[in-house]
Amino acid sequence: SETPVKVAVTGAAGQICYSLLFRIASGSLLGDRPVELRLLEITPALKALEGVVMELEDGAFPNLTNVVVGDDPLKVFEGANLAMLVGAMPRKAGMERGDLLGANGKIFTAQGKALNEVAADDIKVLVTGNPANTNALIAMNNAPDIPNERFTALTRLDHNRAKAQLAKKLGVGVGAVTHMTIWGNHSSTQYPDVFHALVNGSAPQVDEEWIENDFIPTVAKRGAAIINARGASSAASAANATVECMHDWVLGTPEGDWVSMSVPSDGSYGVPEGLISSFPVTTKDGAYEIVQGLELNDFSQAKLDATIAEMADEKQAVTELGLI
Ligand code: NAX
Repeated sequence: SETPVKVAVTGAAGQICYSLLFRIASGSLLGDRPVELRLLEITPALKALEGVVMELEDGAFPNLTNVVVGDDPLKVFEGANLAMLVGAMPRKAGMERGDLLGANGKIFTAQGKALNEVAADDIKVLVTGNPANTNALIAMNNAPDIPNERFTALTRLDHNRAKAQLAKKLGVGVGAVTHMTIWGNHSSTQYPDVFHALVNGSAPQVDEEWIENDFIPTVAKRGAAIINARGASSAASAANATVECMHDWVLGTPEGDWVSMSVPSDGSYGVPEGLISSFPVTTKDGAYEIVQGLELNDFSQAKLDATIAEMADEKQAVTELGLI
């Protein structure tokens, strides 16, 4: 029988994973292929994780062949083909950005090193835990034997949010929207770009006033709006985006469309090499390519410049902290 794909997931007792693990087990990630889950948590959360594992068992998923749990990345990441790094240190009241980057730096240096040592040769890493782009950068720089292009960060949730807002504005189904792009950092400086988006194959009829004062802030602040409404941060939609991003990376994007992924820049669109930035990408045979040749108008260029500045600033901060 087929060898199971080993999928490592961190933050496994957290709220995103409470959706994510069941989607992986049920086949949303890889279809009809056996998977082994390898779940990492911090020691105090292992008991809660036991409960999640009991529920996974109770799902009776035919393609879930095994579940390994632990608090040691060197054991849990052993032989991993795919890694979804969801667990991170949340920002607490009174925490400065430097404290946040430092706390997460410890997590992602250790996990980068562990992946470098024990993951399978074909490992693909997707970072969901915030600050996602910079955490991915830290892991990448601590895993010298893994090709840089195997480290990515999640901007698929922003991409999906942007598609949904545009569809709602135009009164069409979200399936009518293609060629959406998120540029830059997964943060409030991200730039959701409708200028290349298509709705039923044509340029969307929306004015710049709406784009600037409604669409962009709604997408960028959607996470805060969900916290206000739900009393907790987005979890099921983040899990969905994490599954979709990894699914497309492994199995390919649909013909004639692209998705947004944060990937190590090759200098495309003036994003400096050495940053992990969101771009429009297509994927095929397990590899992605940044879509080339899009024209950016002055408005878009200014937005891209601002988010580049923020990513460069975060990189500078973690460099000074000695994390990369
Ligand atoms: P939770 O706080 O519910 O869960 C996080 C889990 O990670 C906890 O169980 C914690 O024990 C675990 N953890 C902490 N340090 C760990 C380590 N070193 N190794 C393994 N596990 C560790 O958060 P949740 O709502 O699940 O969100 C997880 C992360 O996703 C957060 O950083 C959050 O900010 C981020 N998000 C990213 C999004 C994106 O689009 N990129 C959107 C949703 C979400 O806000």
